[in-house]
Amino acid sequence: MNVRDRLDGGRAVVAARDADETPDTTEIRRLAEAAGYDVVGEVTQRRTEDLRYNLGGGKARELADVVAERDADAVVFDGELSPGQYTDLLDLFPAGTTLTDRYRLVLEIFADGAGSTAATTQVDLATLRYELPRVRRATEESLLNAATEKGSPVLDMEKRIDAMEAKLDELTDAAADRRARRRAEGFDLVALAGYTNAGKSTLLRRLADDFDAESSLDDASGDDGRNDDHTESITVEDRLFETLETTTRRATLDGRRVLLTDTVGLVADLPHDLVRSFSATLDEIGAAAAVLAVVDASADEERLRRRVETTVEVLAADATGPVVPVVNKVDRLDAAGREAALGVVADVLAEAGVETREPVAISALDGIGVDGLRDAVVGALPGSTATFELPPSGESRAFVSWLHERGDADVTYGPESIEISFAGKPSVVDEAERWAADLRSDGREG
Ligand SMILES: Nc1nc2c(ncn2[C@@H]2O[C@H](COP(=O)(O)OP(=O)(O)OP(=O)(O)O)[C@@H](O)[C@H]2O)c(=O)[nH]1
Ligand SMILES: [Mg+2]
Repeated sequence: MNVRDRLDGGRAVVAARDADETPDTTEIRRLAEAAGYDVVGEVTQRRTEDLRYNLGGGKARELADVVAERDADAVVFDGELSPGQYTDLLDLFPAGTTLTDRYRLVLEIFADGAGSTAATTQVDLATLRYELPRVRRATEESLLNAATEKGSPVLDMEKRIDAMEAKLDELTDAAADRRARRRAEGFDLVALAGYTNAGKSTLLRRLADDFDAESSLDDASGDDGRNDDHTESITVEDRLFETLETTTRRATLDGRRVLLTDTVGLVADLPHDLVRSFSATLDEIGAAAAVLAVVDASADEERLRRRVETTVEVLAADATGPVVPVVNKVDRLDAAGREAALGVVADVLAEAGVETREPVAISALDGIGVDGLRDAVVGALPGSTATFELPPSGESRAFVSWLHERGDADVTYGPESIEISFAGKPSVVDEAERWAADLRSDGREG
Protein backbone atom coordinates (compact mmCIF):
# COMPACT_ATOMS: atom_id res chain seq x y z
CA MET A 1 0.00 0.00 0.00
CA ASN A 2 1.46 3.26 -1.03
CA VAL A 3 0.51 6.79 -0.15
CA ARG A 4 0.81 7.76 -3.76
CA ASP A 5 -1.88 5.30 -4.85
CA ARG A 6 -4.33 7.77 -3.42
CA LEU A 7 -2.80 10.80 -5.11
CA ASP A 8 -4.90 12.58 -7.62
CA GLY A 9 -3.16 15.23 -9.64
CA GLY A 10 -6.13 15.58 -11.98
CA ARG A 11 -6.35 15.28 -15.76
CA ALA A 12 -3.23 16.30 -17.64
CA VAL A 13 -2.18 16.96 -21.22
CA VAL A 14 1.52 16.31 -21.86
CA ALA A 15 3.46 18.53 -24.25
CA ALA A 16 6.91 17.94 -25.71
CA ARG A 17 9.20 19.58 -28.25
CA ASP A 18 12.46 18.40 -29.77
CA ALA A 19 14.61 20.14 -32.36
CA ASP A 20 15.78 16.96 -34.09
CA GLU A 21 13.01 14.43 -33.99
CA THR A 22 9.38 13.87 -33.14
CA PRO A 23 9.41 13.71 -29.34
CA ASP A 24 8.85 10.38 -27.63
CA THR A 25 6.46 10.99 -24.74
CA THR A 26 6.70 7.56 -23.07
CA GLU A 27 8.85 8.72 -20.17
CA ILE A 28 7.11 12.02 -19.47
CA ARG A 29 3.75 10.20 -19.46
CA ARG A 30 5.09 7.71 -16.94
CA LEU A 31 6.53 10.50 -14.81
CA ALA A 32 3.17 12.28 -14.93
CA GLU A 33 1.44 9.09 -13.81
CA ALA A 34 3.94 8.65 -10.98
CA ALA A 35 3.01 12.16 -9.83
CA GLY A 36 -0.66 11.12 -9.77
CA TYR A 37 -1.90 12.65 -13.04
CA ASP A 38 -4.28 10.96 -15.40
CA VAL A 39 -2.86 11.66 -18.87
CA VAL A 40 -5.73 12.56 -21.22
CA GLY A 41 -3.90 13.92 -24.24
CA GLU A 42 -0.63 15.01 -25.78
CA VAL A 43 0.74 17.67 -28.11
CA THR A 44 4.20 17.30 -29.61
CA GLN A 45 6.28 19.37 -31.98
CA ARG A 46 9.54 19.01 -33.86
CA ARG A 47 11.13 22.45 -34.12
CA THR A 48 13.71 24.70 -32.52
CA GLU A 49 12.86 26.51 -29.30
CA ASP A 50 10.52 29.46 -29.53
CA LEU A 51 11.64 32.11 -27.07
CA ARG A 52 8.16 33.14 -26.08
CA TYR A 53 6.37 29.80 -25.55
CA ASN A 54 9.09 27.18 -26.05
CA LEU A 55 6.65 25.52 -28.49
CA GLY A 56 5.86 27.54 -31.61
CA GLY A 57 3.05 30.10 -31.15
CA GLY A 58 0.56 28.11 -33.26
CA LYS A 59 1.39 24.89 -31.42
CA ALA A 60 1.01 26.63 -28.06
CA ARG A 61 -2.52 27.74 -29.01
CA GLU A 62 -3.30 24.22 -30.25
CA LEU A 63 -2.19 22.97 -26.82
CA ALA A 64 -4.56 25.42 -25.14
CA ASP A 65 -7.40 24.09 -27.35
CA VAL A 66 -6.63 20.49 -26.41
CA VAL A 67 -6.66 21.45 -22.72
CA ALA A 68 -10.12 22.98 -23.15
CA GLU A 69 -11.47 20.10 -25.27
CA ARG A 70 -10.28 17.37 -22.90
CA ASP A 71 -11.33 19.34 -19.86
CA ALA A 72 -7.81 19.00 -18.46
CA ASP A 73 -6.67 20.46 -15.14
CA ALA A 74 -2.97 20.55 -15.92
CA VAL A 75 -0.31 20.71 -18.61
CA VAL A 76 2.87 18.71 -18.11
CA PHE A 77 5.70 20.01 -20.27
CA ASP A 78 8.65 17.74 -21.06
CA GLY A 79 11.60 20.06 -20.61
CA GLU A 80 12.53 23.08 -18.59
CA LEU A 81 10.55 26.27 -19.15
CA SER A 82 12.10 29.65 -18.60
CA PRO A 83 10.18 31.86 -16.16
CA GLY A 84 8.90 33.93 -19.10
CA GLN A 85 7.76 30.89 -21.09
CA TYR A 86 6.02 29.62 -18.01
CA THR A 87 3.88 32.74 -17.56
CA ASP A 88 3.23 33.27 -21.26
CA LEU A 89 2.05 29.67 -21.75
CA LEU A 90 -0.10 29.81 -18.66
CA ASP A 91 -1.80 32.94 -20.01
CA LEU A 92 -2.98 30.98 -23.06
CA PHE A 93 -4.64 28.19 -21.09
CA PRO A 94 -8.17 28.21 -19.64
CA ALA A 95 -8.30 29.86 -16.22
CA GLY A 96 -7.31 27.54 -13.38
CA THR A 97 -5.07 25.28 -15.49
CA THR A 98 -1.77 24.45 -13.82
CA LEU A 99 1.54 24.08 -15.64
CA THR A 100 4.36 21.79 -14.61
CA ASP A 101 7.67 21.19 -16.37
CA ARG A 102 9.86 18.10 -16.11
CA TYR A 103 11.80 19.51 -13.20
CA ARG A 104 8.79 20.55 -11.14
CA LEU A 105 7.13 17.23 -11.93
CA VAL A 106 9.98 15.31 -10.35
CA LEU A 107 9.86 17.68 -7.37
CA GLU A 108 6.12 17.00 -7.05
CA ILE A 109 6.69 13.25 -7.00
CA PHE A 110 9.29 13.62 -4.28
CA ALA A 111 7.32 16.14 -2.28
CA ASP A 112 4.34 13.77 -2.24
CA GLY A 113 6.32 10.70 -1.31
CA ALA A 114 9.18 11.84 0.91
CA GLY A 115 8.76 10.70 4.49
CA SER A 116 11.87 11.23 6.59
CA THR A 117 13.20 14.60 7.61
CA ALA A 118 16.26 14.17 5.43
CA ALA A 119 14.21 13.38 2.34
CA THR A 120 11.73 16.19 2.96
CA THR A 121 14.53 18.67 3.51
CA GLN A 122 16.21 17.58 0.31
CA VAL A 123 13.03 18.14 -1.69
CA ASP A 124 12.36 21.51 -0.07
CA LEU A 125 15.90 22.59 -0.76
CA ALA A 126 15.72 21.51 -4.41
CA THR A 127 12.40 23.36 -4.78
CA LEU A 128 13.79 26.55 -3.27
CA ARG A 129 16.92 26.38 -5.41
CA TYR A 130 14.67 26.03 -8.45
CA GLU A 131 12.37 28.87 -7.51
CA LEU A 132 15.06 31.33 -6.36
CA PRO A 133 16.20 32.61 -9.78
CA ARG A 134 12.57 32.86 -10.86
CA VAL A 135 11.51 34.82 -7.82
CA ARG A 136 14.65 36.94 -8.14
CA ARG A 137 13.72 37.78 -11.72
CA ALA A 138 10.12 38.57 -10.88
CA THR A 139 11.25 40.76 -7.99
CA GLU A 140 13.75 42.62 -10.13
CA GLU A 141 11.09 43.31 -12.72
CA SER A 142 8.44 44.55 -10.37
CA LEU A 143 10.57 46.29 -7.77
CA LEU A 144 13.43 47.62 -9.81
CA ASN A 145 14.39 50.18 -7.25
CA ALA A 146 12.56 49.10 -4.13
CA ALA A 147 15.23 46.81 -2.76
CA THR A 148 13.86 46.78 0.74
CA GLU A 149 15.54 44.38 3.11
CA LYS A 150 12.38 43.99 5.06
CA GLY A 151 10.15 41.28 3.68
CA SER A 152 12.13 40.75 0.50
CA PRO A 153 11.09 37.33 -0.84
CA VAL A 154 14.55 36.77 -2.29
CA LEU A 155 16.36 37.40 1.00
CA ASP A 156 13.84 35.25 2.76
CA MET A 157 14.43 32.38 0.36
CA GLU A 158 18.18 32.73 0.64
CA LYS A 159 17.90 32.48 4.42
CA ARG A 160 15.73 29.39 4.20
CA ILE A 161 18.17 27.79 1.76
CA ASP A 162 21.05 28.41 4.19
CA ALA A 163 19.08 26.99 7.10
CA MET A 164 18.17 23.88 5.12
CA GLU A 165 21.71 23.33 3.97
CA ALA A 166 22.85 23.46 7.60
CA LYS A 167 20.15 21.01 8.65
CA LEU A 168 21.06 18.61 5.84
CA ASP A 169 24.72 18.81 6.83
CA GLU A 170 23.78 17.65 10.32
CA LEU A 171 21.71 14.77 9.01
CA THR A 172 24.49 13.87 6.60
CA ASP A 173 27.02 13.77 9.47
CA ALA A 174 24.72 11.42 11.39
CA ALA A 175 24.49 9.11 8.37
CA ALA A 176 28.28 9.17 7.97
CA ASP A 177 28.72 8.24 11.66
CA ARG A 178 26.31 5.36 11.18
CA ARG A 179 28.30 4.12 8.19
CA ALA A 180 31.59 4.37 10.09
CA ARG A 181 30.11 2.29 12.91
CA ARG A 182 28.94 -0.39 10.51
CA ARG A 183 32.31 -0.54 8.81
CA ALA A 184 33.99 -0.98 12.18
CA GLU A 185 31.65 -3.90 12.85
CA GLY A 186 33.13 -5.59 9.77
CA PHE A 187 30.47 -4.80 7.18
CA ASP A 188 31.32 -3.86 3.63
CA LEU A 189 29.02 -1.21 2.25
CA VAL A 190 27.60 -1.93 -1.20
CA ALA A 191 25.29 0.51 -3.01
CA LEU A 192 22.68 -0.28 -5.67
CA ALA A 193 22.42 2.59 -8.11
CA GLY A 194 20.82 3.17 -11.49
CA TYR A 195 18.02 4.60 -13.57
CA THR A 196 14.54 4.63 -12.08
CA ASN A 197 12.61 1.37 -12.66
CA ALA A 198 15.79 -0.60 -13.46
CA GLY A 199 15.00 -3.17 -10.75
CA LYS A 200 17.23 -1.98 -7.87
CA SER A 201 14.69 -2.68 -5.14
CA THR A 202 13.82 -6.07 -6.63
CA LEU A 203 17.52 -6.95 -6.54
CA LEU A 204 17.84 -5.73 -2.95
CA ARG A 205 14.98 -8.01 -1.93
CA ARG A 206 16.65 -10.93 -3.67
CA LEU A 207 20.08 -10.38 -2.12
CA ALA A 208 19.05 -9.30 1.39
CA ASP A 209 19.15 -11.85 4.20
CA ASP A 210 15.77 -10.71 5.30
CA PHE A 211 13.69 -7.78 4.25
CA ASP A 212 11.05 -7.40 6.90
CA ALA A 213 10.76 -4.44 9.21
CA GLU A 214 12.90 -6.06 11.92
CA SER A 215 16.04 -6.18 9.88
CA SER A 216 15.80 -2.61 8.67
CA LEU A 217 18.98 -0.81 9.55
CA ASP A 218 17.81 2.68 8.89
CA ASP A 219 17.13 3.54 12.47
CA ALA A 220 14.51 6.23 12.52
CA SER A 221 16.44 7.87 15.36
CA GLY A 222 19.00 8.84 12.75
CA ASP A 223 16.34 11.04 11.25
CA ASP A 224 14.07 12.58 13.80
CA GLY A 225 12.84 9.70 15.91
CA ARG A 226 9.53 9.73 14.12
CA ASN A 227 8.00 6.40 13.33
CA ASP A 228 8.79 6.23 9.69
CA ASP A 229 7.08 3.75 7.38
CA HIS A 230 9.37 4.44 4.50
CA THR A 231 12.27 2.59 6.04
CA GLU A 232 10.25 -0.48 6.88
CA SER A 233 9.40 -1.94 3.53
CA ILE A 234 11.14 -2.22 0.22
CA THR A 235 8.46 -1.69 -2.34
CA VAL A 236 8.70 -2.79 -5.93
CA GLU A 237 6.35 -1.32 -8.47
CA ASP A 238 6.30 -0.76 -12.20
CA ARG A 239 6.22 2.96 -11.65
CA LEU A 240 8.93 5.61 -11.93
CA PHE A 241 10.41 6.81 -8.65
CA GLU A 242 8.87 4.10 -6.54
CA THR A 243 11.80 4.36 -4.13
CA LEU A 244 12.22 7.86 -2.72
CA GLU A 245 14.68 7.24 0.09
CA THR A 246 17.76 5.16 0.64
CA THR A 247 17.18 1.88 2.51
CA THR A 248 19.81 -0.47 3.90
CA ARG A 249 19.63 -4.23 4.52
CA ARG A 250 22.07 -6.91 5.62
CA ALA A 251 23.19 -9.48 3.09
CA THR A 252 25.60 -12.38 3.24
CA LEU A 253 27.40 -12.96 -0.04
CA ASP A 254 29.46 -16.14 -0.02
CA GLY A 255 29.90 -15.72 3.73
CA ARG A 256 30.95 -12.10 3.41
CA ARG A 257 28.79 -9.74 5.45
CA VAL A 258 27.73 -6.68 3.54
CA LEU A 259 25.25 -3.89 3.95
CA LEU A 260 23.33 -3.25 0.77
CA THR A 261 21.85 0.18 0.22
CA ASP A 262 19.06 0.75 -2.26
CA THR A 263 19.16 4.31 -3.58
CA VAL A 264 16.81 6.71 -5.31
CA GLY A 265 16.65 6.20 -9.07
CA LEU A 266 18.07 8.56 -11.63
CA VAL A 267 16.28 10.12 -14.58
CA ALA A 268 17.64 11.88 -17.66
CA ASP A 269 17.49 15.61 -18.39
CA LEU A 270 17.32 17.03 -14.93
CA PRO A 271 19.45 19.98 -13.92
CA HIS A 272 22.49 18.82 -12.04
CA ASP A 273 21.62 20.60 -8.81
CA LEU A 274 18.45 18.56 -8.47
CA VAL A 275 20.47 15.38 -8.56
CA ARG A 276 22.91 16.98 -6.12
CA SER A 277 20.06 17.82 -3.78
CA PHE A 278 19.42 14.13 -3.29
CA SER A 279 22.71 13.97 -1.50
CA ALA A 280 21.84 10.86 0.52
CA THR A 281 21.99 8.81 -2.68
CA LEU A 282 25.29 10.34 -3.70
CA ASP A 283 26.75 9.92 -0.21
CA GLU A 284 25.87 6.24 -0.23
CA ILE A 285 27.45 5.83 -3.65
CA GLY A 286 30.57 7.69 -2.51
CA ALA A 287 30.92 5.65 0.69
CA ALA A 288 30.37 2.25 -0.90
CA ALA A 289 33.17 -0.29 -1.16
CA ALA A 290 31.48 -1.40 -4.39
CA VAL A 291 28.60 -0.05 -6.48
CA LEU A 292 26.16 -2.19 -8.45
CA ALA A 293 25.03 -0.15 -11.45
CA VAL A 294 21.68 -1.71 -12.33
CA VAL A 295 20.23 -1.25 -15.84
CA ASP A 296 17.01 -2.49 -17.43
CA ALA A 297 18.27 -4.52 -20.39
CA SER A 298 14.79 -4.92 -21.85
CA ALA A 299 14.63 -1.27 -22.95
CA ASP A 300 15.24 -0.57 -26.64
CA GLU A 301 18.78 0.28 -27.61
CA GLU A 302 18.39 4.04 -27.65
CA ARG A 303 16.75 4.19 -24.22
CA LEU A 304 19.24 1.72 -22.79
CA ARG A 305 22.09 3.87 -24.06
CA ARG A 306 20.61 7.05 -22.60
CA ARG A 307 19.93 5.47 -19.23
CA VAL A 308 23.40 3.96 -18.94
CA GLU A 309 24.83 7.38 -19.86
CA THR A 310 22.78 9.09 -17.15
CA THR A 311 23.89 6.50 -14.59
CA VAL A 312 27.52 6.70 -15.61
CA GLU A 313 27.57 10.50 -15.31
CA VAL A 314 26.59 10.25 -11.67
CA LEU A 315 28.85 7.32 -10.89
CA ALA A 316 31.87 8.88 -12.56
CA ALA A 317 31.49 11.90 -10.29
CA ASP A 318 30.75 10.07 -7.04
CA ALA A 319 31.76 6.42 -6.93
CA THR A 320 35.13 5.70 -5.40
CA GLY A 321 34.79 1.91 -5.15
CA PRO A 322 34.69 -0.52 -8.09
CA VAL A 323 31.53 -0.45 -10.23
CA VAL A 324 29.87 -3.73 -11.23
CA PRO A 325 27.42 -3.17 -14.13
CA VAL A 326 24.32 -5.32 -13.60
CA VAL A 327 22.33 -5.96 -16.77
CA ASN A 328 18.90 -6.79 -15.33
CA LYS A 329 15.59 -8.17 -16.67
CA VAL A 330 17.29 -10.59 -19.06
CA ASP A 331 14.32 -12.95 -18.55
CA ARG A 332 12.63 -10.73 -21.13
CA LEU A 333 15.36 -11.30 -23.72
CA ASP A 334 16.58 -14.17 -25.86
CA ALA A 335 20.27 -15.03 -26.10
CA ALA A 336 20.86 -12.56 -28.94
CA GLY A 337 19.05 -9.79 -27.06
CA ARG A 338 21.22 -10.39 -23.99
CA GLU A 339 24.40 -10.21 -26.02
CA ALA A 340 23.20 -7.00 -27.67
CA ALA A 341 22.33 -5.41 -24.31
CA LEU A 342 25.67 -6.42 -22.78
CA GLY A 343 27.35 -4.92 -25.84
CA VAL A 344 25.52 -1.59 -25.52
CA VAL A 345 26.37 -1.35 -21.82
CA ALA A 346 30.04 -2.20 -22.41
CA ASP A 347 30.14 0.36 -25.26
CA VAL A 348 28.72 3.23 -23.26
CA LEU A 349 31.03 2.48 -20.33
CA ALA A 350 34.06 2.38 -22.60
CA GLU A 351 33.05 5.64 -24.32
CA ALA A 352 32.64 7.30 -20.94
CA GLY A 353 36.06 6.07 -19.88
CA VAL A 354 34.77 4.65 -16.59
CA GLU A 355 36.60 1.70 -15.26
CA THR A 356 34.22 -1.05 -14.30
CA ARG A 357 34.16 -4.78 -13.76
CA GLU A 358 32.76 -7.15 -16.36
CA PRO A 359 28.96 -6.58 -16.78
CA VAL A 360 26.85 -9.36 -15.23
CA ALA A 361 23.53 -10.39 -16.83
CA ILE A 362 20.78 -11.27 -14.34
CA SER A 363 17.08 -11.40 -13.69
CA ALA A 364 16.39 -10.00 -10.25
CA LEU A 365 12.82 -11.22 -10.68
CA ASP A 366 13.44 -14.92 -11.26
CA GLY A 367 17.01 -15.23 -10.01
CA ILE A 368 18.88 -16.01 -13.26
CA GLY A 369 22.56 -15.12 -12.91
CA VAL A 370 22.26 -13.93 -9.30
CA ASP A 371 24.82 -16.46 -7.98
CA GLY A 372 27.29 -15.17 -10.54
CA LEU A 373 26.53 -11.65 -9.38
CA ARG A 374 27.24 -12.58 -5.74
CA ASP A 375 30.64 -13.91 -6.80
CA ALA A 376 31.31 -10.77 -8.84
CA VAL A 377 30.48 -8.52 -5.90
CA VAL A 378 32.64 -10.46 -3.47
CA GLY A 379 35.42 -10.42 -6.07
CA ALA A 380 35.13 -6.64 -6.32
CA LEU A 381 35.36 -6.09 -2.55
CA PRO A 382 38.71 -5.60 -0.95
CA GLY A 383 39.38 -8.81 0.94
CA SER A 384 41.98 -10.96 2.57
CA THR A 385 42.27 -14.39 4.12
CA ALA A 386 44.05 -15.95 7.07
CA THR A 387 44.27 -19.32 8.81
CA PHE A 388 44.47 -19.87 12.57
CA GLU A 389 45.25 -22.82 14.78
CA LEU A 390 44.15 -22.26 18.37
CA PRO A 391 43.93 -24.15 21.65
CA PRO A 392 40.36 -25.42 22.34
CA SER A 393 39.38 -22.94 25.05
CA GLY A 394 36.32 -20.85 25.85
CA GLU A 395 38.22 -17.80 24.61
CA SER A 396 38.86 -19.50 21.29
CA ARG A 397 35.20 -20.33 20.90
CA ALA A 398 34.34 -16.70 21.57
CA PHE A 399 36.88 -15.78 18.89
CA VAL A 400 35.20 -18.20 16.45
CA SER A 401 31.77 -16.67 16.97
CA TRP A 402 33.27 -13.22 16.55
CA LEU A 403 34.72 -14.38 13.19
CA HIS A 404 31.42 -15.90 12.08
CA GLU A 405 29.79 -12.54 12.56
CA ARG A 406 32.39 -10.70 10.52
CA GLY A 407 33.19 -12.85 7.54
CA ASP A 408 33.43 -16.33 6.14
CA ALA A 409 34.91 -18.72 8.73
CA ASP A 410 35.53 -22.37 8.01
CA VAL A 411 36.16 -24.18 11.32
CA THR A 412 37.45 -27.70 12.11
CA TYR A 413 37.35 -28.80 15.76
CA GLY A 414 40.11 -31.33 16.62
CA PRO A 415 40.84 -32.86 20.05
CA GLU A 416 43.98 -30.72 20.49
CA SER A 417 43.18 -27.63 18.48
CA ILE A 418 40.69 -25.59 16.50
CA GLU A 419 41.62 -24.91 12.88
CA ILE A 420 40.05 -21.96 11.15
CA SER A 421 40.32 -20.49 7.70
CA PHE A 422 38.82 -17.06 7.41
CA ALA A 423 38.04 -14.59 4.62
CA GLY A 424 36.85 -11.05 5.25
CA LYS A 425 37.67 -7.38 5.15
CA PRO A 426 41.38 -6.60 5.51
CA SER A 427 40.76 -4.59 8.71
CA VAL A 428 38.87 -7.51 10.27
CA VAL A 429 41.60 -9.97 9.27
CA ASP A 430 44.22 -7.69 10.89
CA GLU A 431 42.25 -7.48 14.10
CA ALA A 432 41.67 -11.26 14.07
CA GLU A 433 45.39 -11.88 13.68
CA ARG A 434 46.18 -9.73 16.71
CA TRP A 435 43.54 -11.47 18.81
CA ALA A 436 44.69 -14.93 17.68
CA ALA A 437 48.29 -14.08 18.65
CA ASP A 438 47.07 -13.20 22.17
CA LEU A 439 45.08 -16.43 22.38
CA ARG A 440 48.09 -18.49 21.38
CA SER A 441 50.37 -16.87 23.94
CA ASP A 442 47.67 -17.26 26.65
CA GLY A 443 47.40 -20.93 25.65
CA ARG A 444 51.16 -21.45 26.09
CA GLU A 445 51.26 -19.71 29.45
CA GLY A 446 48.28 -21.65 30.80
N1 LIG B 1 10.79 -9.02 -16.10
C1 LIG B 1 11.48 -8.50 -15.09
N2 LIG B 1 10.96 -7.48 -14.39
C2 LIG B 1 11.69 -6.98 -13.38
C3 LIG B 1 12.98 -7.49 -13.03
N3 LIG B 1 13.45 -6.76 -11.99
C4 LIG B 1 12.51 -5.85 -11.70
N4 LIG B 1 11.44 -5.97 -12.52
C5 LIG B 1 10.20 -5.17 -12.53
O1 LIG B 1 10.54 -3.83 -12.86
C6 LIG B 1 9.71 -2.91 -12.13
C7 LIG B 1 10.57 -1.96 -11.34
O2 LIG B 1 11.28 -2.68 -10.34
P1 LIG B 1 11.85 -1.96 -9.04
O3 LIG B 1 12.67 -2.97 -8.31
O4 LIG B 1 10.77 -1.25 -8.31
O5 LIG B 1 12.82 -0.91 -9.73
P2 LIG B 1 13.69 0.25 -9.04
O6 LIG B 1 14.97 0.34 -9.80
O7 LIG B 1 13.77 0.02 -7.59
O8 LIG B 1 12.78 1.51 -9.39
P3 LIG B 1 12.64 2.94 -8.61
O9 LIG B 1 12.57 2.66 -7.15
O10 LIG B 1 11.39 3.48 -9.17
O11 LIG B 1 13.84 3.73 -9.00
C8 LIG B 1 8.81 -3.79 -11.25
O12 LIG B 1 7.59 -3.96 -11.92
C9 LIG B 1 9.58 -5.09 -11.15
O13 LIG B 1 8.75 -6.21 -10.92
C10 LIG B 1 13.49 -8.58 -13.78
O14 LIG B 1 14.58 -9.11 -13.57
N5 LIG B 1 12.69 -9.04 -14.80
MG1 LIG C 1 13.15 1.09 -6.02
